[in-house]
Amino acid sequence: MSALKPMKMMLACIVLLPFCQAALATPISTSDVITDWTSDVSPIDGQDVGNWTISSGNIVGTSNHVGSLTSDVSVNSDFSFSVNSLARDNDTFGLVWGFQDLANHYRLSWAQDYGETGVGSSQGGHGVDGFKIIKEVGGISSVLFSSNTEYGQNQTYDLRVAGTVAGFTVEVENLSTSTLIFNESITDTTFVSGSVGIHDYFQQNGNVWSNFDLDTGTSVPEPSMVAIFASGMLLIGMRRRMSKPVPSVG
Ligand SMILES: [Ca+2]
Repeated sequence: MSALKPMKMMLACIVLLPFCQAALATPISTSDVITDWTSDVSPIDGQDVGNWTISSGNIVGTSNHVGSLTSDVSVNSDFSFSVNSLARDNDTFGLVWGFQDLANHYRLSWAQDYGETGVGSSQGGHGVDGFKIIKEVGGISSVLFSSNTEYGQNQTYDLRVAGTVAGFTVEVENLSTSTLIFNESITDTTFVSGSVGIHDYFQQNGNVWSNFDLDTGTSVPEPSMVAIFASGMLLIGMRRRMSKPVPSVG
């Protein structure tokens, strides 16, 4: 075997690495989400109404639903998470990420009426509410971004959040009209890792949640990739040792 072969393998690994990492973006079935993720109270105020359940392959809620569902894995700083949500009521729904616990995380809360009170320009109840990106630290909420733009009932939205070097970006697209509504880059590194998830807040029967997709990020190389690099190095080392000219005797 030529000494070039291990080198070629190494180069192939380096060239292919981005594709190996991109392959980590994995759709998660709603049945796995229901089974493996943690069902808990609302990250907004700890209220709890109804349950998460599966209906026609999608995740919905029961009753005038209030609650959260957070991932069983912690993601790295360059993660991405997306999920589709059909709005079925006029209250609040959204995402969580960088989630340490109910008192420490980022979340997006989007409301028509009865939005989050005490943070941002709108104050809940009937009237203008809208879209808020909130940081919760030690149970204290602060607004990182706020807009009065409300969602439309019976519209389906793609909610996306992705880690960046400086913080994260949040994108919201109305899939019913193919319109990008929000594309917000936020500079904040309070929580650079943590779980991700979804939440409903008094949405009757819950929103209809589907198409979960989670890339856990690439900050830490996968053990399998480390093993490939290590074996490549080992092969090169062995090859070099074997190629050394045998010292002539006498
Ligand atoms: Ca309601």
